[in-house]
Amino acid sequence: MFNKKNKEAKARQASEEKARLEKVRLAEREARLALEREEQARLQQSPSLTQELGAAGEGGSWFRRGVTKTREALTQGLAQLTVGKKEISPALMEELEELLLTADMGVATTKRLLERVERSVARKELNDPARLKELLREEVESILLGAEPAERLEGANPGVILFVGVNGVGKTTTIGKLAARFQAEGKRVLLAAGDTFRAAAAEQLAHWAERTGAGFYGREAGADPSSVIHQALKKGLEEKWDRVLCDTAGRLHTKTNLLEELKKIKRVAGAVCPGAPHEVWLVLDANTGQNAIHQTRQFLKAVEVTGLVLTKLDGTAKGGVVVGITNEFHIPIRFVGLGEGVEDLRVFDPKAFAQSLFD
Ligand SMILES: Nc1nc2c(ncn2[C@@H]2O[C@H](COP(=O)(O)OP(=O)(O)OP(=O)(O)O)[C@@H](O)[C@H]2O)c(=O)[nH]1
Ligand SMILES: [Mg+2]
Repeated sequence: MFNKKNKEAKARQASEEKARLEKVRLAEREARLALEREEQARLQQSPSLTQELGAAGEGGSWFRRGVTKTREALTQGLAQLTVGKKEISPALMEELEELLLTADMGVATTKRLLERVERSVARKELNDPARLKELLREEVESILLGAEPAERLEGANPGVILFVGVNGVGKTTTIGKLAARFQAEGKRVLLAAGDTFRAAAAEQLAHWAERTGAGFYGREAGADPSSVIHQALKKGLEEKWDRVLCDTAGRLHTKTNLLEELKKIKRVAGAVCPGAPHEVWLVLDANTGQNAIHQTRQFLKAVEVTGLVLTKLDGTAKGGVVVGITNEFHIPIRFVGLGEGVEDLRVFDPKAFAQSLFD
């Protein structure tokens, strides 16, 4: 009797949970669609994707706007800790350490920056606190310049980029924005829906294909991700597409470990298309700060990551994580996302970025 009741209660709980999850899923989908509709309306108002991408320009002012929060935190903090000070004292160094950690530079990078300041003070090159900012900018720039990307896509037909990262970081959005960029450059882009975790994932990608004029290959939810990528690359080769951008899931239904699945995808890609994937780009949400460093370490255990994309820099004061990650892993940052719009993905420019952090 008790057992039966217990079972019934459990079944009820399970079905309530299922209904709740379904509700969440629908709400998520609705919100996403609303966002896309908004973006679409915005795009339709603008002259054309190509013009928009061209007009916005790469570099300086755009980064400045994007990292406003981080810059304000850093420059205001620096101004506060140096105001009225005549020399760089140990107490000032302690405050500086705290400031750099707060901007999410990470422990190792903060140490490197502090050592640079200490060296300059010891050599008597630096005694004016007002010059601190300039010195930090220089060192940040040299860290960022230390990981210049190698060109791996040129000459590859098709050039294949595999996008990896945990769920919600912005993989699919980044692929959509990149498709727009490549298409605007005259390249023919095929999008491969390797995220089969939920039906909405492929729909989201198909929608980007439609918007940007890119091609699309996807299958039903639950399909084997490696087999989707296999088919997509076959199509990419046979139909002579210039680029294949492969989406992957940030989580899986099966017990298969996500990183094992990525290894398999990578193997399969190489078997269909020699040298593929030519690039593996890890997408990281800048808002997650130090957690992004942890994620990088995890993914590096499975695949050789050839580039990073840092998204959502627009909303965070943790922009220092860009410096921290480069200093630690020496993996070049390829693009940064500074908003949800199609034009809000920019080639990473180390100099302009360092400048915009301290300007
Ligand atoms: N503000 C801001 N939002 C972004 C940026 N990039 C992506 N987003 C938003 O982040 C949310 C998640 O993006 P997705 O592209 O769906 O993330 P994903 O990594 O594909 O997620 P899964 O498919 O669940 O693994 C969406 O609402 C995007 O619009 C960015 O650079 N800035
Ligand atoms: Mg996605």
